[in-house]
Amino acid sequence: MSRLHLSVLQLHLFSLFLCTLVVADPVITDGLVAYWSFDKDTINGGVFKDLSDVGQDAKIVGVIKTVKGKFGDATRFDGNQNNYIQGAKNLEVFKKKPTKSISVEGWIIDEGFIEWGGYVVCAQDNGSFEKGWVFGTNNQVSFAVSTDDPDDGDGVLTYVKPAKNPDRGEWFHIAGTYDGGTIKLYINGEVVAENKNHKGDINYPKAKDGNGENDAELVIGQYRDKNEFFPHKGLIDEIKIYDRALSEAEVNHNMKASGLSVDIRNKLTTRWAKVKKLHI
Ligand SMILES: [Ca+2]
Ligand SMILES: [Ca+2]
Ligand SMILES: [Ca+2]
Repeated sequence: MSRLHLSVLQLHLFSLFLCTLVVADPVITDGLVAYWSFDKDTINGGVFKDLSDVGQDAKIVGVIKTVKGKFGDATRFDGNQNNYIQGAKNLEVFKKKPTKSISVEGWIIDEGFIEWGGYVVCAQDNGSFEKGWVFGTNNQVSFAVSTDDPDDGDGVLTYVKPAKNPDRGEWFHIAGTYDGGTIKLYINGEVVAENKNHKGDINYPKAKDGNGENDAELVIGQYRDKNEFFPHKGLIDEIKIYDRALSEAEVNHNMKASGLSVDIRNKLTTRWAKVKKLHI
């Protein structure tokens, strides 16, 4: 082996060694109801596996590109409304839909910061009929939740947003939380906006609402309801949904975190193996 080959090998070993040193902490699992890492090895038959124990697997609709992400791989959305990811076709199959409080969290590159953009959305917003929640943009990055109070009869969405957007084309971490009394928006681990006007349970569309407004799809990479489609242009990585409000410390923990603890991974692998066995 020549000296050159040896040094390449040494460099390779050294980089492997560095990789093992920078392995991220596992993400918080208390209240986790969906977690899509968008890593290549979680794609199976056009579906992104949910890494939480809920099994909220998400379907690729149209064409989604897998690219280098903030942690592992991420998804690239091209700004075409036919291309998005469907976390749940309707509210009925959104298995552990947050009802009293919620957190939505992940890493984004936004090339547009469009007027009505969606990173993760489960909503109907048609005129004054405003239900569900929207994690995305309203020119600025924003989080909006419709709740039982103040409901004006057909719902109210308040977009909680900062004065200034993160840099276009750069990764930023974003988290939206609602604890039953306050809607908060975090950018890169800091609270940048909050609103205390909302109380009570999350106000989703209901069967009695009618006019095609009685349901909502859980969508990643697009604002999408019965009559509006505003696709995201940019990257999305490491999306997590919780059925409780994460604290500021927890949001900061998750910023540095990726994947699940070995214990939980083993438990899930065992469970999946058992399910597989049952199906044979
Ligand atoms: Ca990832
Ligand atoms: Ca609409
Ligand atoms: Ca209204």
